[in-house]
Amino acid sequence: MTGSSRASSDRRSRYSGLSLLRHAVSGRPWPPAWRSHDLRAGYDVVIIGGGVHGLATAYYLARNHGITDVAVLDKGYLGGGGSGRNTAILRSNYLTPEGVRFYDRSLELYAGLAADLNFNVMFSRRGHLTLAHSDASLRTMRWRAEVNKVSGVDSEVIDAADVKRLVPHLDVTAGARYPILGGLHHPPGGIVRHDAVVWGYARAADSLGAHLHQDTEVTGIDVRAGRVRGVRTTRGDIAAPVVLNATAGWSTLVADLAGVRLPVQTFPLQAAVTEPVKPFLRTVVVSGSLHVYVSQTSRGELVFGASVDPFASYSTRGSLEFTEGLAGHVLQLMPSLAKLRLLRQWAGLCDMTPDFAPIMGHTDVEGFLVDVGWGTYGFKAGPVAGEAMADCIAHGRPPDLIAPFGLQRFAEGRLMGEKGAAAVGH
Ligand code: PYC
Repeated sequence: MTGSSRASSDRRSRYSGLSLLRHAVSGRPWPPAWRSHDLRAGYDVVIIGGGVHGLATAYYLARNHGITDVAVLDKGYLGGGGSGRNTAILRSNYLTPEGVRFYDRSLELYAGLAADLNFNVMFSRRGHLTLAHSDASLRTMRWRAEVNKVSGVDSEVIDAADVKRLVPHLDVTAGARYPILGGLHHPPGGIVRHDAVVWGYARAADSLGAHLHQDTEVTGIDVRAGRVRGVRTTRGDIAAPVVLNATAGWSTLVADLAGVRLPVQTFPLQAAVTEPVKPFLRTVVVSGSLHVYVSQTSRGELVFGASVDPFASYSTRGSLEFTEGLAGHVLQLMPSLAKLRLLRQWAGLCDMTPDFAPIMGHTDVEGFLVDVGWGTYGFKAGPVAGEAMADCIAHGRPPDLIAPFGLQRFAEGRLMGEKGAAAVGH
């Protein structure tokens, strides 16, 4: 860390009861959570994408490896892409052992994040329940539960009576259109406040010396003799020996700038939130057959999501078809919600890979790395992806945890097969 960034990080206020009191008594304003900087002509590392993945990578580069000459570039505002558009569900009940290990490390980091970042990210471990409406889904759930248990992750298949005990508002009668036969219960799952995760990482990365550049779109990536040399942006050129593509939604377009092709197609994923009501739903509930998941935030709103739209697109607009379909499916699960009003709806972009697993690590262009292809799993992977990509950049090779997710697996025919762990069918 340079002297000037050390000095500036020491001036930052630690968030605590005492500093709250000091600011209240003195009337002194809080410093901004992160600063603006002029663009430098060069950085050791340029990260494209100011979402949770890019910011977490910048943070762990500084904290774990002492690499602080880092720029994070975002074409809009920090957390304005997938990090601000997801439904903030956390879980590690995946289907492949590689996926379970990876997402479980993320859950572990999420659990300690508030203390680590000195920022209340409102992590709430409240259990995650995937409903089975058919024998086929019960079979996949048993498989998932066994893979989870072997990896030390708490998951078990429960019957309809236990489902009702966990979530009394669910209709578990045999007369339901899609009767509930049981479910996969994953007690470590939960939710978190997604904006706070972005702000916490941004503040911490800034205080350790990273430069966070908003409204800075990358328009070109300079590659010569098979090696990345830097990026061109709407605010000027930056020389850099390492460039990481940590974008979601635009990952193929950014990779194209470096001449790297990705096996990714982009689809919108819509979500919606209701007016707040008294707390009644502790567990996160998912129904693959009804294409819906729901959780209740600490403020009382119900957050709903569905499967990705059925056509590839970069649109982030909500649609009436989505709200109609969602409302019908939610009421089949919980008829007592009929009077609840939706407050708003939105969409994010999901970069789907053929095997529903991410693409992480080096590419054929030396110095150009990717952390992309997150499909509908990106937000829950943010901390571990940042930690692993920082390790990959610092040591020049992927750590074991992400070795299975390399881009070369598609050429080598070693696909991962994580589709069965998707929250809802795609
Ligand atoms: O995989 O749990 C999940 C999920 C929820 C919303 C989008 N993906």
